[in-house]
Amino acid sequence: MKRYFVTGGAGFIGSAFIESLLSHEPNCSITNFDALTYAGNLENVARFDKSRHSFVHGNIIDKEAVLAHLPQECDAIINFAAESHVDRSIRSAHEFLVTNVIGTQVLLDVARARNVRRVVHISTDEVMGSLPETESSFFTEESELSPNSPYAASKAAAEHLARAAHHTFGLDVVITRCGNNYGPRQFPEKFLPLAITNAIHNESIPVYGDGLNVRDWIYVEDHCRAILAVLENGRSGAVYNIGARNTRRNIEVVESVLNQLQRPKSLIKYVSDRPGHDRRYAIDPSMVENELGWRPLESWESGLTKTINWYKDNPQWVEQVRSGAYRDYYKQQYGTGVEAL
Ligand code: NAD
Ligand code: TDX
Repeated sequence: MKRYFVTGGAGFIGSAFIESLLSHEPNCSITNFDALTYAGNLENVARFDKSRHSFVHGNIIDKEAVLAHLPQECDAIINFAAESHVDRSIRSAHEFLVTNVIGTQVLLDVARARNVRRVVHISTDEVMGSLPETESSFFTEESELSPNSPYAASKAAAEHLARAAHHTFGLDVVITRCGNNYGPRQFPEKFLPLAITNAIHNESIPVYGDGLNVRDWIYVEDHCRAILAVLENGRSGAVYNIGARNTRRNIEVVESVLNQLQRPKSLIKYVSDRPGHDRRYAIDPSMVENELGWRPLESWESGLTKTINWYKDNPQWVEQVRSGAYRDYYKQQYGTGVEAL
């Protein structure tokens, strides 16, 4: 039986990955180690079979706690735990450095001390900075790291530490860099779930700057299948860029949401731009496609329909995460409440 230690598994992508892993490998056990920050949600893991998935409330910067809960003869640590929102990192970078940098080093140290067979570290395309507007430029595995936000800088630092653990100590580490994920259970501070939940409630949708920034979107289950492929067959020490060849301008993203929900364009509200806002992300996924035979299964439209339907069908989840602290965050970020934007 394979034994996995997944960090950040109560968040958006980590919980989707656990679902994929449980169905892909019937004979495995997963320890899900998560600090339950504002982004972690036990509702996201309630559906998992308790005989194969056990949740541990713990922080990856706490080495003793990680050591205490890491399974014996662990096959892999898959590290999703992170502070993940760019705007929050612009407000305050401290937690980003603590979790994303120190926390990653703790996991690498523990993996080495306990002979964990493989570490898959989940990174992001944002470590490579911003591309020119020309449609012919792409991020590849050879692109240099030039992070522009405190979030991206902390993720780049984590990558460097993972790479160094491989180079210096021979630790089996593989790094994945993905673009913008979308799908069920994404916290509505991120652009797409924010647009969907606001549109459902007939509330304005804040679009930064001119709305022409480009992001490369991937349905979360496709991302998770790519991580499974990397976990099983990725080359030790390699980096894999993961993308679905699906770039969209932000304004096009909002228009797709408004069309599907049959809401008027008057809900679009242009607001001040994000400081240092990266203009364009676009991933060349040739390496993961050619080496590991991975392909995305979802189109932008089909993934968006599934995502919108999930938010429509789960109003309790939405209400729970949009209450309390979310309202305070929203006021700070947008200068007004959700209803009044
Ligand atoms: P998320 O914010 O939804 O979830 C993060 C999870 O990590 C939460 O459950 C949180 O409680 C947990 N966590 C935070 N700090 C922790 C700590 N110190 N110890 C233990 N757990 C902690 O994030 P997400 O969108 O699911 O992203 C998961 C990973 O994927 C992150 O590493 C992120 O950088 C990366 N990534 C995200 C995207 C995206 O579009 N969302 C794209 C590329 C890469
Ligand atoms: O209110 C908003 N209005 C707006 O126009 C918000 C929150 C965002 N935006 C813009 C900024 C970006 O150009 O939409 C785009 C997407 O924004 P986010 O959802 O915040 O994502 P991004 O900054 O692109 O980063 C995401 O992709 C890479 C994830 O949040 C990261 O965790 C991941 O590493």
